[in-house]
This record gives sequence, structure tokens and C-alpha cells, in this order.
Amino acid sequence: MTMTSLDEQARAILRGNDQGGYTLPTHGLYPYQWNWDSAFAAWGFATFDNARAWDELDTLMASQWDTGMVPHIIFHKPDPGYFPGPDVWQTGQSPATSGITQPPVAAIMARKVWEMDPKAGQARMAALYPKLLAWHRWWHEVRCTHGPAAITHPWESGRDNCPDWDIGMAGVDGSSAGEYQRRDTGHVNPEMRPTKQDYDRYIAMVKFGCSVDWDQARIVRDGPFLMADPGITFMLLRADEDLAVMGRALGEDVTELLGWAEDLRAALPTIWNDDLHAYDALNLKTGEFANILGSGAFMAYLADAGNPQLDAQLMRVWDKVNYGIPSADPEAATFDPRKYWRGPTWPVVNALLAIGLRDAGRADLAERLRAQTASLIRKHGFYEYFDPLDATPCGGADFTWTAAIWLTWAGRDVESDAVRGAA
Ligand code: 9WN
Repeated sequence: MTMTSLDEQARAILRGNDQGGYTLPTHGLYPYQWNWDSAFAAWGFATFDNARAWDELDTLMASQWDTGMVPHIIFHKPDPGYFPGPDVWQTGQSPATSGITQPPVAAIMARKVWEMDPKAGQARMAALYPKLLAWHRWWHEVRCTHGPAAITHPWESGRDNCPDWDIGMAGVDGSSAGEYQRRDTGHVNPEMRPTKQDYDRYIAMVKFGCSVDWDQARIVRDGPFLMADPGITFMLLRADEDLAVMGRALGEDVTELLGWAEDLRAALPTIWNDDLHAYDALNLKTGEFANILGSGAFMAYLADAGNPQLDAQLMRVWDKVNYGIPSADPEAATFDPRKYWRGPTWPVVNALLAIGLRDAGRADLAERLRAQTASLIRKHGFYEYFDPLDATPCGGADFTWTAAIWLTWAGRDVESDAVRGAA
């Protein structure tokens, strides 16, 4: 299979998943618009249709709540193939949305899209800027009250069932979930998906949100789950700084944004676990660290927050596998190479890490990661995630963000990366 044919396949996947203004992650398994998936889709579209890239971001931000939160799913058209659907979330939004958010990578991706065609993107960016700013304000005012960025549901992290959340999940009573029918396990191999116990707890948390009318202050204060997420903390920090670059280019006063970024950077020691020699997830309800190394910690490079101890941890976990960065520590007892976020490698996370490594002056490591990610896609196609030991493709096929990552990064050699804004 030639490079060109994979480029064509990737573009065909983006077009095939395009619903007119927004893109599904993949047909069947995920039949709606997802927040951070859309941001990556925009980056992918920008390689061949810059206007369509901005449309994707516009559609996402059009469902922003009055509070500034941008929901993790937008249920544009009813689809019985996904659970939990809008009837379970009951957020009263139109179009219907979930009641939680997802990693704030939209500003990071908007900056890339803009830099790929600054002239064409100027007006589009100006229109988007206040919405992104309001979303960041929401993150800082509502979710950084303990310092680092906190999540109230594992789905917010985008790394749903990673071992980072096990200690927080243990405190969630899943018995209120009641009877329900999962749909995900009918689309893909159930062994590669979260367990029934996980789902009971996920649904119990959704029910808690409904019970307080999605009042964020109450969810943070009284909800069953509250953990600091290193991954989101670093992505938000990077996104603040990228948004400030765009703000300056628009002639905006970015003092507030830079203040948020400074506060967040000052809070990083809170999530540094000395025993683990790494950043770690922290249960804000008990003050306990998760004591497990996850791929969220490595997002530190995105925010210029790497250090020699983290470098050593990165090389340790990377050298234990053959393809990409594992989502969880391969030397931990909880490691499972095919179970979703408990071990598999995710092209989209590899791409974010490579951006950080490149910025940290480690182009050699970024290239190693790119080559490994490309080999997974060349071997098996545009899967959702892969076994990092033997490259087995996992989860959904013809996946939007994997196709986008191919077009922007994994399928590019070092020279063309710069052209596509991946540097
Ligand atoms: C819940 C769409 C999403 C991704 C997440 C990934 C998975 C959903 C699910 O799919 O989560 O949000 O139903 O499993 O974990 O990162 O955004 O691709």
C-alpha cells in the first residue's frame, strides 16, 4: 500500500464521517459529535479543506452552554446505537448534549488550523476566540478550584477507564444505575471495552448530575467523583498559551489568560508524586495519589513541564512496548494491552506527545513516535487504538481522529511536518 493511497483513505474517512459541519468519530460505535475528536478532525480537514476545518470548530462551539462549558457529546440527531443517549443525560439543551466536558484541545488545534492558512483563518479565528476564552474561563473558575484541573467523571478525561481513576471509581456506588442496555459491546469486541462495573458507576455519576440539574458547583462539591487530571491540566495550560498567541494576533488583551496559565503552572507541584517520580492523578476527595503512571503525565511535555525524572519514566514505559506510548504503565499489575485506556496505544495521544517532545527539543523522540504510529496504521488501517506489544488493531475502524493524525503527522516525514503545522 503506498503513502498516497493511505492519504486518500484518510481523506475518505473524514469525508465519510462528515455529517455536514460536524464529524462522527466512527459510524456505529460513536454516532454523534464528540468534543476533542472534533478538534482533531479540524486539524485533519485543514490539510485539504481549511474552511471545513473552521466549520468543525464552529459547530462544536455552537453547543457551548451559557456557563461557558463545552459539552463532551452533541446529540445532533437521535441514534439508538449509542448508550447513554440524550434521554439519560437530560440536560435540556438544544441540540441535546451531555452534561460533562472533555479535554480542552480546541484552542491547540485552532492555532494549528490558523497557522496553516493565517489569512483565510483570521476572521474565523476572531469569531471563535471569545467562545474559546469563555470555555477556558469556565475551566479555571469552576474546575481549577483545587489548583490543577479536576474532572467529575472519567469520561471527561477522554482516557475513560485508565487505572488513574481506579481509586476515585472505588468510591462511586454503582447500584443506583438501574437496568440499562449497553450498545458499545454490540459494535466492537467487549473484551476491549470497559467492564459492567465501570458502566454502572459511569451511569450512577450521570444520574447524580441529573439530580442536581447539572449544577457544576454542586457536582464539584457533593458529586461522587472528583479527581485532578494531569492530562487535562497540561492540555489546558498549553491551550491557554496557544489561545494567548491567537489573542495577541487579534489585538486582544491577553492578561487574564496569562494569569490563568501562571496559576495553573504554580499548581503543578500539587500533582507531582515524589514516590512515583512522575505527575500523577490525585483523588481530591481523599487527598490520595493514584500511584500509577499514565499517559496523562506525559502531556507535561506539551506544557513545557517535563523534567529528567519524567524523561526516565517515559523511556522506561516506552522501552517495554513496541509501538507508541502505552496508555498505562506496562509494568503495573493493572496493565492490559487491549483494554481501551488500560494499556493500548492511541495515535491521537501519540500525536499530542510528539508536539510536546518536538517543543522540548527532542525531535529524535518525536520522530521515533511518529514512525511507530505510522507503522500501526500502515499495518492495519485507521483503528481507534492498538495493542502496543503486537500491533493488534482495537476498537472502532475508519476512525476520524486516527485519519486526521495520519494526514497531519503520522503519515508525514520530518520535512513535510513543518509544512502541515505539526511542529
Ligand atoms: C465516552 C469518541 C470518544 C473519545 C474518548 C473515548 C471514547 C466514549 C465512550 O470515545 O469515549 O465519551 O463511549 O467510550 O474514550 O476519548 O472522545 O471517540
